[in-house]
Order: sequence, then C-alpha cells, then structure tokens
Amino acid sequence: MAEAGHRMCQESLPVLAHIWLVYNATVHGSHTAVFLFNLSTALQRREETMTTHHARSLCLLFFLSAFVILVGDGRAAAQGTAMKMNNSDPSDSTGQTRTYYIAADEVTWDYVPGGVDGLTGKPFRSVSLFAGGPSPDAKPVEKPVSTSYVKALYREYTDSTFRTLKPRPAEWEHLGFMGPLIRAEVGDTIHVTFRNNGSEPYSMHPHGVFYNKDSEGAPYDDGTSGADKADDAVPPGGTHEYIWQVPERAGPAPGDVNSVMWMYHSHADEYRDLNTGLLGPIIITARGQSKPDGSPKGVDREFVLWFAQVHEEDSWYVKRNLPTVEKDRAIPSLPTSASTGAVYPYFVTFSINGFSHSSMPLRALTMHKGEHVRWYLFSGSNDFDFHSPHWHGNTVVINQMRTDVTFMAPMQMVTADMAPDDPGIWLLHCHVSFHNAAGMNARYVVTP
Ligand SMILES: [Cu+2]
Repeated sequence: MAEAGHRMCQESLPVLAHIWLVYNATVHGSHTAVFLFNLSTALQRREETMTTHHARSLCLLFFLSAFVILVGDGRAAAQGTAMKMNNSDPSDSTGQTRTYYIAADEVTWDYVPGGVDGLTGKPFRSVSLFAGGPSPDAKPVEKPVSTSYVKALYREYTDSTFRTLKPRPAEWEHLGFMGPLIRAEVGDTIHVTFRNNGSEPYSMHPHGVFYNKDSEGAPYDDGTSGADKADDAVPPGGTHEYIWQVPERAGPAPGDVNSVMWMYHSHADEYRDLNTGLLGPIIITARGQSKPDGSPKGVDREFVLWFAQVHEEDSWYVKRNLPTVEKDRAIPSLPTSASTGAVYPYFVTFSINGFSHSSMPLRALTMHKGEHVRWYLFSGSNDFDFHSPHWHGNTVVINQMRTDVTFMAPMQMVTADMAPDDPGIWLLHCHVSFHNAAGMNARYVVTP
C-alpha cells in the first residue's frame, strides 16, 4: 500500500511540479521558480538516479514546499481582500477635509413647475376626484388640486452663519428637491455643519461612509448616551456637526466604476422625514480618481436621479398642505382611462427628483453625443418604491452588462454609464406603467 502510494507520487510528481513551477514563476518570481525548477528536474531523472529513499525525500520536500507556499498565498490573499473590501481604518483619512453647511429649510415645492406636461406640451390638468356626498353611491366630483406642497428640504449655505444660500451649479439643477451634492475622494473627511431651520427634529444620516456614534443621525437604543445622542434628532433651531470619514470601504470596490453614490437623509423619524423631503446624494471617487472639481476622471457629466413615490399625507406638514384631507375624501385617482385598481389619491406623487410629468427642464438633463455620462439612480423608501428606469434612444452599462432598463428595490442604488450616440430628445421613465402614467418620467437631450 505504502509502496503503491509512493509509486503514484513518483509518477505524477514531474507533471505536478511543472504546473507548480509555472504558477510560482508567475506569482512569486524567479527565486521560487529556480528552486522548483531544480526539484522538477531531479524528479524527471528519478528512473536513472533516484533511490527509493531519495524519491521519498523529494516527494516530501515537494509537498512541504507546496503547503508552505499555498498557506502563504492564502494569508496574503485574505489580507489583500480585507484591505480592499473592509479597510475602515479612519486614520487612513489623509486627504482633504470637505466642508459643507447644510440646513433643513421649510420651502414650497411644486411637482409640476411651469404647469406644463412635458409629454404632451399642454397645460397639466391638476385635478382629483372627490366623494360627491356622504352616501357611497354619490357621484364623484372633479375638483382642481394643487401640485405645490410645503416641504423641508436640505439646502446648502456659504458658511456657518447660514445667512447666504450657496447657488446650485447649473449642472446640478436636475437634483430638484434633493439636497446638495456632497463629494469626496477615498481618504478624505467630510464635515457637515447641519442647521435645523424646520419645526420638527431632523437629522442627517449618511449611507456608506464611516461614522462614529455622534455622527450617525438616527435615534435608537444603541447603548450610547450624552454627546453620542446629540446627532440623533437635532431640535428645531439646533445645530450639529457631523463628521464622516471616507475609508476604502466607502469608495468603489474592484467591481465598481471609479465612483459610487450614497445617499444622506433625515432619520429622526425615518418614515415621515423622507416623505417630508429630506434626502440628498453623496458621490465618492476612488483614491486619486478625482478631477480638480471633485468629479471622477474620465467622466464628462453626472446625473443623480431619485425615482420615488412621495406620500404627502405622511409628511410632517400634512396639516398645512392638506388641512381637510380626511373631510374631503379624495378618491384614488386612475392615471389613465385604461388603468384599473388605483390605490393612490392625488397627494401620493410619482416623480423623479420631485419633477412629475416630464416637468424637469430639458436644460437640466442635456449632454453631448460621445460624452462619458454617468447616471446614479436610487429609489424611494415607501412600500411600492420598486422602479424600472428605462432610457429611450441610448443604452447604458451597469455592472459591465449592457441594458436600457434597470431595476431598483426601495432605496437601492444603481450606477449606469452611458456613451450617448443618438442625438435627440429622449424619454426616461419608470417602466412600471402605473408609475409612468402617474408622472414618473422625464426627458433628456443628446446634442449632436
Ligand atoms: Cu416606478
């Protein structure tokens, strides 16, 4: 038995040794390769020169060396993976400090600014059906309704006095009712001074970046107390400084393109705060991959789109916006004559960044043929915030795969790269037909 095993070892060793030689020459370089080459040569000459004792020693030596090298490789690989995938050492933040002054302000937002349906080019008919009387058999009546609501939105200021709003750059006009873009590169630190100008407690809770318990922006029993609770729900009139670090694990992983998008949102009362309008985007570029303006190298244009249904009846400002919502008994509206089973009254809005019915200005989604355009998409947080963004006219690459439709579960994020090659005015809409009919669409422009 031992002799048979020994013979098998002797016969297969030259082949194994050669495979091993090639692997190690590639991975470990010349020293290991030379050693294994000598070993392999010795094994090939086994018939002429080797005694059983020699062969046994070489066999043992071969497997020992293989074991030592493989264990070494495994440990190095594990360490490498850990560094790439889970480097959350905040002391790694040796880059820039990115400072932002952001307030939660109470402002009025119109879901159809300009009052024109961009798909038809005609004035948008903002009406809803209401119960015609106390009897369930009463004929419903149609009444005009407003597309404007008081909301709390994040807005950027120039400094800690919060006196001067920072103008939103033209290329970010498309953000609509979302808060300002927060940018950073791996290695940076983000400082946000947050002022709550609203009438309810609000916070800033980021996704993806590294934070300590005093910068998480969410109240729950996490075993902390004192200063670590000051971030949870900043009272009306209060201010809090959130510090978020940007280690490797907050940036692109090996399968990503050279930037990733996260969101920040209020999490004092997650359900109401999001329907009130408090959210915004964060874009992180890989280390060394930012242009001077912070945008990722090789990308000409970026767009962030939030596909969301917003339940205005769950906003903190429902009483101001819809003072008679229950008394009025709005009937769930059918977006088209063909749709059935409507479950949403008019104050559940379907929009992209707060723009319904293609009311987003065309200039805000304009790009040139041949540019490298990066789309960051994410979804709302309500029960049926499942969306299927679809681009007409051009295709995108997502996770190295080609498509023109993608899919998002609530608050899911997707990055899509496009090289537009087809000039025109193109539809970009949620492919859930009900959502599209209810207004979840926009148009983008590719210039020649
Ligand atoms: Cu949808």
